Amino acid sequence: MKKLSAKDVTSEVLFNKRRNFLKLGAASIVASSALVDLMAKENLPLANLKYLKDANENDLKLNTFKEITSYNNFYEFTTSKEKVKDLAKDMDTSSWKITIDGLVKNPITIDVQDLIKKYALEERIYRFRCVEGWAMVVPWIGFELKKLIEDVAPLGKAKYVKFTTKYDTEMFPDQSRGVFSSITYPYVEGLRMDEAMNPLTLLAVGLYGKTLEGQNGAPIRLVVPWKYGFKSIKSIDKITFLEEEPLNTWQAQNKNEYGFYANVNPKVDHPRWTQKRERVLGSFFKKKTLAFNGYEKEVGHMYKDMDLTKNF
Ligand SMILES: Nc1nc2c(c(=O)[nH]1)N[C@H]1C(S)=C(S)[C@@H](COP(=O)(O)O)O[C@H]1N2
Ligand SMILES: [Mo]
Repeated sequence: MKKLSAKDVTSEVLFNKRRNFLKLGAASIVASSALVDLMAKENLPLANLKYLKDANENDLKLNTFKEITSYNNFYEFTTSKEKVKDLAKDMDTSSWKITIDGLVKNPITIDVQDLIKKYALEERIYRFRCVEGWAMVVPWIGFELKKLIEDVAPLGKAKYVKFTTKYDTEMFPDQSRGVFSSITYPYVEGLRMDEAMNPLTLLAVGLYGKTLEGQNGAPIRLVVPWKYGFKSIKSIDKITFLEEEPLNTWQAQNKNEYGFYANVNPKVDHPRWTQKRERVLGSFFKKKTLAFNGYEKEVGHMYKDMDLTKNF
């Protein structure tokens, strides 16, 4: 067995301090200089959101702020995961408005800052699994999409919810590449109404206590933890209620490889690679992929009568 070095001991101490610090929650943020030093060393951001803490009942081990903010898929900037953060650095999301329309009684266009004031924020510590085979655990901050849906009051005809990322070629360099880009813009995603209403489905506005960084989909993005990451659309500009299933971006790109449902499923391989295992960022070994990414109890009932090998 390897002897612990001074460095190992230090990081262990910092890890425990961070755990304790996180337990305090955002309400008790005090600018003690020791804490600020600690946070800088650990690359923790200065929290600026008030929210209810997640008890983390499954005792999931969080990925670091640095890991979550420096390895990203956000094609509007680039397909290089390591480069997104630099390109997204100057993304100006102030006075960002979001429109909710389509088959609803109360359509609305509202500033994201006002949305944040309207709905009490809570932390949700979720597993997150990209279709490419990497995974992480993220302490998101947001509110249930369900609350917003109840307020806009969908009509009986509304069966699906479509989400659209902002189209702005000044903000997102890859959007000006047109047909030369690998996907078409604006990025679109969709959920069935019951999926959108599921209590796990989150509209996230922050992580690690702080408003979202550009690379993670500022100022507001969807988080659907039992589905592959591409369903969790970033930087949303519009939410539309529809009668018909919307065509999501990745399905349009290649319907044999990416479906509408995209539920995490170790039994259905991607045509070009296995989905049986995944690599959690920061760990060397792969682990087994969990059905519905570990949320079968909460969401499995919605797919009981479906053939998940066809509806992948
Ligand atoms: N608008 C938009 N949303 C997007 C993407 C994208 O390229 N554009 N990539 C998706 C994919 S494939 C994944 S895995 C997650 C990655 O989220 P993260 O960078 O915050 O980890 O965002 C999803 N949402
Ligand atoms: Mo992904």
